[in-house]
Amino acid sequence: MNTHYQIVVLGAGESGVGAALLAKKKGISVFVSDNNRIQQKYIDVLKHSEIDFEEGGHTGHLILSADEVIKSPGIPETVPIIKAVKSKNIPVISEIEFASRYTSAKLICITGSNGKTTTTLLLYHILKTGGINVGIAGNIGDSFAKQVAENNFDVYVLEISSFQLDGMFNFRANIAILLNITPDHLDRYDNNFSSYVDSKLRIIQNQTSDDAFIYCFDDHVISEKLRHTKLMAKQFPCSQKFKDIKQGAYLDKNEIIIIVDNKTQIHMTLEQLALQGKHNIYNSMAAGVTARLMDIRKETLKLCLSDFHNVAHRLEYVSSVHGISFINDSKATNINSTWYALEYYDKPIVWIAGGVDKGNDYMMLKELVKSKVKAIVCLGINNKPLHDAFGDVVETIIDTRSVRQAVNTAYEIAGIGDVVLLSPSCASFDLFENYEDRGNQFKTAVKEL
Ligand code: UMA
Ligand code: ADP
Repeated sequence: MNTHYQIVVLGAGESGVGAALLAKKKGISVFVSDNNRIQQKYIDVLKHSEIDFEEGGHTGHLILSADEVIKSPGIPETVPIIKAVKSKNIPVISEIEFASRYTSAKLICITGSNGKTTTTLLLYHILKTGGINVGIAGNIGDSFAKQVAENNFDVYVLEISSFQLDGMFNFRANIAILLNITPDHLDRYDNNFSSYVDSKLRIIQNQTSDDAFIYCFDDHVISEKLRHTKLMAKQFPCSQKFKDIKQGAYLDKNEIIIIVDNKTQIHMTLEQLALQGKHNIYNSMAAGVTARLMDIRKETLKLCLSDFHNVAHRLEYVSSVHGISFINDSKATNINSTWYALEYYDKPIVWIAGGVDKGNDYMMLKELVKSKVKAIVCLGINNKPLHDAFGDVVETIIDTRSVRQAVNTAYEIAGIGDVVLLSPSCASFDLFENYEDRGNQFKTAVKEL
């Protein structure tokens, strides 16, 4: 690439600053523009690396002279500066696409509406324990670009969001994992589910017959889409419903079976798996198949699938107070993740839900709520959708405005043996900084009971 090539990075958060660092390291002229105030830690990095930047606004003429724009994933396609860039036919890519140009590491990419972080961390744990020089990046931790600039890993496990996929064009995943596709982030896709599905399918674009594709065979959206998609990679379906799987993973009674070649099969009982719940069986299957494709020894894989510590805020057991169990599932920000949470427990549930609704269709939860939920404690500014959806099947629905109030209310309603489950189905930005803040406040309030 010639040195006059000018890159503009939009957004000076984790991905933007990482992309700028990599561009600088590669001798490419780069300018960073952020619409708001940039966090001090990122300003320090930009200054230290002598990277030009602006904050508090996007200056049109500086940006529109770029040969290529790297857009941070949080910036919607619809903001005026992106429209202007596109109208000048300047290519807009993601930081992941950019970084992939500068590494020859093997790329294992995980996407899906739910389970990305859990599966990414599980797989990383397995590969690292198996002795692989592996990095973890994407929609988690330090940006991929920063790591490509500063590290030298042989393999990356990349958690990839749909926002990142939207800016990926030539990127090729050596191993692609598609966990599931259910409605989420529809506000970013014109409320068009099919656009969101197309975004997720970009995970397999550019794959060749040397690559592998691992996916959930039981997911109707995925299977329908794959019927009309030409697949180049070797396929490894995972299923809890079908046993006729030659390569991939399936469930037989109480055991998961992982096969990637005809010689070795790995059997593990569900009790042996560290991650419990139906949804996590898929996550363990996907990570297990990938590990075998990466030649991880059978014993190492079995050990890691059984000793992995689940990630905080995902069906996290907090404590038991006077026989009532408190569970923090704050990361359940859409309907499907809450469905699995409600499905998992076979005790009466006091369900704490609500927040910023991204266009939820609560009907999907109605049967489960009717059979399992004893009371709903709403924790959000606008709780009307919850009242409308469940008013006819749950007698007690109470509005609260703070976690402490919600926890105290749930504690009063619950009886011995019940479960108090925070699984909001919604984003957290009405009352909290983020889902971690919501989960941490929940844990603190439970400990204060
Ligand atoms: N900004 C502009 N112009 C705009 C709008 C925003 O300049 O018009 C600026 C903001 O002022 C801010 C910067 O853009 O300084 C933020 O960009 P960003 O929101 O893309 O955040 P990053 O810090 O770059 O983090 C992103 C991902 N964030 C999002 O997708 C929202 C991180 O995923 C990811 O880990 C990181 O890149 C590293 O690659 C987080 C996330 O919340 C975990 N992801 C969503 C999710 O999991 O649901 C998809
Ligand atoms: P993501 O990174 O895709 O948001 P996480 O692993 O952080 O996924 O989990 C988010 C929520 O989804 C949690 O409530 C978790 O219990 C639930 N979850 C995890 N794996 C799955 C899955 N395979 N299917 C549905 N829900 C899942």
